[in-house]
Amino acid sequence: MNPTATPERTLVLVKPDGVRRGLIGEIISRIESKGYSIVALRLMQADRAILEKHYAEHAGKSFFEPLIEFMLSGPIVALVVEGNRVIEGFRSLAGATDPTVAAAGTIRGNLARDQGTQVVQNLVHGSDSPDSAKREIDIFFAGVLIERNK
Ligand code: DAT
Ligand code: MG
Repeated sequence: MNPTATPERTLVLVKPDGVRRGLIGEIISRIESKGYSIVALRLMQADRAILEKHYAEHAGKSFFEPLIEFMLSGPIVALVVEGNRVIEGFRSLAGATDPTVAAAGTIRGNLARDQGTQVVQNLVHGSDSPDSAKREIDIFFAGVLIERNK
C-alpha cells in the first residue's frame, strides 16, 4: 500500500428522481459519511447532447430513449467524488441497478423501488471503471476541474 498514491475519482449523478424527492442531502451525506471527499459539485439541467454522450454505451438498447427522457425530466446534481477505490466503493454504496433487488442499506435498496416505468429509476449514477470515470468527468466538468488524477 503506497500512502502517497493519488486517490481515485468517480463521477456521481443524483438523477432527477433523487432531486425531485429531496434526496440530494441524504445521498451526499452517505458519500461523506463513508469518508469520501467531494471535489466538485454542480446542480444543472442536462441537455440531450451531454446525456447521449454520457450514456453512449447504451445507444440502441430498448431503454435508451426512455433513459434520456428521464434524465431530461428535471435537474440533476453532478459530483466528482475522490478517495481510494472510490469507483468500486460508490457502486457498493449505490447498490444494484434494479432497486427491487438492491441490498438493504444501499442508496437504491433503501430509497428507491420499481416505479413500473420503461427505464429503471434508481436515484444515482456512479462510474463503473477508471476509463469511464475519466470520460464522464470530462463530459460534466470540462475545463472546470484541475487535470490531476485523470
Ligand atoms: P448502472 O446505473 O447500475 O451502472 P447501467 O449502466 O447498466 O446501470 O444502466 C444505466 C441506467 O439505465 C440504469 O441506472 C437504469 C437503466 N437501465 C439499465 N438496464 C435497464 C433495463 N434492462 N431496463 C430498463 N432500464 C434499465
Ligand atoms: Mg452504468
